[in-house]
Amino acid sequence: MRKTKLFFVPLVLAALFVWTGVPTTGQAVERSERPDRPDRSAPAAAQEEITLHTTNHSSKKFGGALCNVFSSHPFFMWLTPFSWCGTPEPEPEPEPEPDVDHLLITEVYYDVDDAHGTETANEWVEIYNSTGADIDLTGWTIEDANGSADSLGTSTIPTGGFAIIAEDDTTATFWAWPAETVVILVGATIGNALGNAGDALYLKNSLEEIVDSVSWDSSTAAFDPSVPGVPEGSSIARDPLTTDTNTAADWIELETPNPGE
Ligand SMILES: [Ca+2]
Ligand SMILES: [Ca+2]
Ligand SMILES: [Ca+2]
Ligand SMILES: [Ca+2]
Repeated sequence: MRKTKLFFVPLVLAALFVWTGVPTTGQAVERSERPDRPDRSAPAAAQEEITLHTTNHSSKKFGGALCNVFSSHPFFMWLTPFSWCGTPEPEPEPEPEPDVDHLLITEVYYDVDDAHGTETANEWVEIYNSTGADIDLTGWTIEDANGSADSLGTSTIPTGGFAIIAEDDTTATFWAWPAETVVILVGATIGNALGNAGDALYLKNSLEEIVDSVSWDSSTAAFDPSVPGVPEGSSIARDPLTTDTNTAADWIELETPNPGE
């Protein structure tokens, strides 16, 4: 009689095991275990999620099917992080965020020293294309705090490329910028010239929208506080090159300006 009672113990335990393992409403067990039967009503991103989950699940070290049963069972799933199911594959690294998606003013040489020409003819502005596409500058302008705008011609800045905006080609004789630098000569002062005590620059696209801007020293036209003024011969430069918070924090002084890089 005692043996008969004991005979039922494993049966009861087995029944309890099965009962507690039955999925309830809301558990996506079938979808996650059946990649051959994707839910066609699900959006593409959700389908990808399902596939990814299944791949990670089946990659566990201990024989796939048995491990899947135990790791999804309420009685045993708490054991799986450190037991025989092994370590799931790490989640893939997220794609890096694209760099700033617009052209940037990255350096301004507004206070010319004797070693690099004369005021105001040899002032220059550097712009950088951090986007993933070449940009045609047709219709674009650069404008200063005085509201004087200069056309940027019809040049194209390749992705990852720099351009130097200057009055004329004498500026190139004072600097050794990389050969691939796009040079844009505006034929006159940039704006009404770049003020040594403060000024601003606005880069505008062909729709006359401001794409980027900076102001320095006494001018808070672009943002306040402005980038602190620098001594003659230094430039102000964006650092890091592809950070744009529209604040002075994006900018540093360069005692050795580096046009085109
Ligand atoms: Ca100047
Ligand atoms: Ca000016
Ligand atoms: Ca900006
Ligand atoms: Ca530079």
